[in-house]
Amino acid sequence: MTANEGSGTVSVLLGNGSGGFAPKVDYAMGSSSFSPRSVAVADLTGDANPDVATSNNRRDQQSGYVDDYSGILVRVGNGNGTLAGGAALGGTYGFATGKAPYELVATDLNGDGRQDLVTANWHSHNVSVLLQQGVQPPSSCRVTLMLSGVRKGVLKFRRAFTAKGKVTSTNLTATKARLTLQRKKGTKWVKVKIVSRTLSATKTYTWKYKPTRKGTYRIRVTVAQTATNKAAVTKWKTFKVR
Ligand SMILES: [Ca+2]
Ligand SMILES: [Ca+2]
Repeated sequence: MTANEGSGTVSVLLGNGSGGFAPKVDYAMGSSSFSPRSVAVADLTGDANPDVATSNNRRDQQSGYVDDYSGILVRVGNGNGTLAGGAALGGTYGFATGKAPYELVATDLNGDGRQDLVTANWHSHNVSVLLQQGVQPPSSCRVTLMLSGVRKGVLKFRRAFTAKGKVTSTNLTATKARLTLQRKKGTKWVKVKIVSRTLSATKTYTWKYKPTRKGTYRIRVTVAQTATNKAAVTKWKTFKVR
């Protein structure tokens, strides 16, 4: 991996396993007037695939440098030796630094397991630290359960109950609520029904059901964990059918 100061690119040379390299592949880092000074290879997106970052400032043909752009450009690695994105800035993500960043180092500075970036800045005589924020942890999730048709803990035999509720989470992507209905048999609970109900636009669900036997029942609702929301479960609600 090289940073090519004069051409605004990086070159990827994949090892061939016997001490040599496959032919280089160049990727633009910004426009051709950008000068990538240093390159760092590290996972900057949390998907375990190495990504490529360069420290850059714009180059001026006369003075050799200008200060109107100073920053880090990142190209996301595809995990197969190629880098995502097309030509020019379309394939890069920019992050501002102090003026004329020169050296660039990737390391985990705050010990959270995510690689961070540090630049040494030639013109502003300082260093810039960019802590990787990574993906958001799943948000907490809550689901409610109300039973209609049940009065004082009793549902009349041959009548239906309706279970209703709402799911709340800041980043909800779960689309279903799962209801589990059990009946008491001796000292054990046995399955009567497990149903999945698709959440409405307002994140509510309903389920109507008519038990076919008398007895003691209990019901609860669960919502599955996804990448953006945690799992949720209600307490068991118990009622009698008689
Ligand atoms: Ca990555
Ligand atoms: Ca870190």
